[in-house]
Amino acid sequence: MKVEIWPSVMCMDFRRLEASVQELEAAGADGFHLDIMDGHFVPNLTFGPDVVKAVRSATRLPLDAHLMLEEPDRYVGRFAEAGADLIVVHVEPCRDLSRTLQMIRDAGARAGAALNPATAPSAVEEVLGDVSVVLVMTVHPGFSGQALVDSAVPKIAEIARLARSRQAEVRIAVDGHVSEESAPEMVRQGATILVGGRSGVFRPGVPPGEALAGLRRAAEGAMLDGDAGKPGGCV
Ligand code: S6P
Ligand code: MG
Repeated sequence: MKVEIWPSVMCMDFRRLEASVQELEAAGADGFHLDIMDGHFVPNLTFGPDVVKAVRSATRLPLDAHLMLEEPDRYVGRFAEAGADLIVVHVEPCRDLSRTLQMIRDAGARAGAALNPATAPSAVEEVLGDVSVVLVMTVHPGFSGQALVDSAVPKIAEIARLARSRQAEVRIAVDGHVSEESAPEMVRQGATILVGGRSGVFRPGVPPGEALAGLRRAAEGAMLDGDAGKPGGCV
């Protein structure tokens, strides 16, 4: 399975959003990741459905709305209407995760579930059949450019194991400090979608298209070594 790279819109220069999206699409981006933050579930505010709609008008690639919201149920429909193809909710604030995931599907989007670094993979075990993507946070959510939470990386393989045991067709995305250095192990653990932020795509002094190509080479190197899905492969 191909490793996909989804650049993070919150890391873009908002003065030239459309151009940034189109440059990254031309450089081989597989989709775009849009971080929606409410200042309650996470200590930061970003943007809402209008920015999703703007990015929707700039590309036909899939859009992933990562809802870091205290009350995701209230907003699922609006992000689907704005053009999000995949809507990822955190398990932590959901009072009834299955109901929220069904709301996402009823709204016409694919559903995803996200886990903070301290949340165990077992928190998604019962919904692996209801999601297209499990998003593993490898930083504490709220900001870009943060340090990797090393202890979160092995959760990727644990979720892959749970998915196999339940014959669930889910993809594992990883979000946070995905870099040329960290991506190969993430892929070896079983990640096939990488969120590209300040560590991997929007690196100081490197054109994002070049950085994306470098990140893809690093990630696909783990695939070519036949190590994908084999944690702790050759270092
Ligand atoms: C963080 C958010 C992420 C960031 C991503 C940026 O709360 O969910 O999607 O945009 O972490 O990547 P980096 O390399 O800056 O950590
Ligand atoms: Mg995110």
